[in-house]
Amino acid sequence: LNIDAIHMREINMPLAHPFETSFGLTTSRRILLVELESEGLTAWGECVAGEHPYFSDEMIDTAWIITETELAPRLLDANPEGGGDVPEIFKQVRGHRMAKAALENAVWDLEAQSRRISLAELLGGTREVIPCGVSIGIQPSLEKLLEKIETDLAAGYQRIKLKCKPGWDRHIFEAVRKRWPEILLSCDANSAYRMKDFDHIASWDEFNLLMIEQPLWYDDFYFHSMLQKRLETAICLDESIRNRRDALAAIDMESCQIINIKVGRVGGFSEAIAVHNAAEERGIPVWCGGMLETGIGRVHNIALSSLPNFSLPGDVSASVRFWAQDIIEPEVTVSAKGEITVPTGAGSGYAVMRGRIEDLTVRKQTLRA
Ligand code: OSB
Ligand code: MG
Repeated sequence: LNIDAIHMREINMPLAHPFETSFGLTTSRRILLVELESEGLTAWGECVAGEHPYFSDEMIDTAWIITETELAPRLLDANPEGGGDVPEIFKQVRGHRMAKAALENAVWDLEAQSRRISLAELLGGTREVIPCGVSIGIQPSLEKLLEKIETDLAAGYQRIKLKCKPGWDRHIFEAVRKRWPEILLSCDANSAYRMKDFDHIASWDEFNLLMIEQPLWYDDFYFHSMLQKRLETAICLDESIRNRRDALAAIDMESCQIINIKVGRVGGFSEAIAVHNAAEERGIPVWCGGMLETGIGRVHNIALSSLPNFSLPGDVSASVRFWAQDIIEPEVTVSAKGEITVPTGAGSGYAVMRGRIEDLTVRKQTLRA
């Protein structure tokens, strides 16, 4: 695949609803999109790095400069046969996994288009539909939270994940369980707790949560394994898992029983598949995480979620939960059973809305071979 040009752009897009986690509040997204041109085909990738280095050490501005000065020039010089060749092309650059993923995923999309198969099939997907859950941010009040849950359950979502932090945990789990004793319910602390909180976290066992996501430090395995020994409830790791070796370490140390795979966090589809396979071989279920993506990232998440070991509902939800209007068509929709149908057409199966993206663009840069 000869890449003729790489177009980088930053778009600014307000979220339909503000999203609050233990690390901060997001009301509007600044997003780096990359577009590859190759022999008459075009393919897009979305970088999931945030506006600030709060979820991980990457942010849109570091991703921009690394893409412009290191990654895009390497990709333009190379001649990858497909997405699987890209990690080798980027190997000299350490870290910057979200920046790498945007370009690598676009190459996989391009490969699927050129071979006239679906991206899901190219990745090794086997599911025709994927089970979907939602992640509900910290709310101004408990009443507001219960309303949100009601709306998402009515829409059919199969699992509710509650963002939590000290002071927004036990009482909300208690209230939600009282109203909905049977639903699949989990929580995500985004590293908001410390060792002094172990007894407190252990007290959540009574709420029968499906999992507790990343309760401790973003870069930790050891203390999560200490905590897991104290819990009935499964720990799920998100931030800590950067690659296949991390997944193996976490599984062997019993730091978690479930893994959240985010394709950006692990550096692209190649490593995401490697994490998926390592977990599958060891009987650890995975699910696909979300990073408030536009449709471009969202459809890549859908393709990844079609792999067999994505057996738990992911944070892959409809466009309308995030955006007044998405930048792809058709928009991503979820059935009344809480499922998204995996597209079978060539490539991602969705079309990018160029005019709308142009309107949202605040900076642009083209690099050519
Ligand atoms: O930890 O899963 C997370 C959003 C931004 C950053 C981190 C996380 C999240 C979410 C939202 O939980 C998931 C989504 O996009 O639906
Ligand atoms: Mg998380």
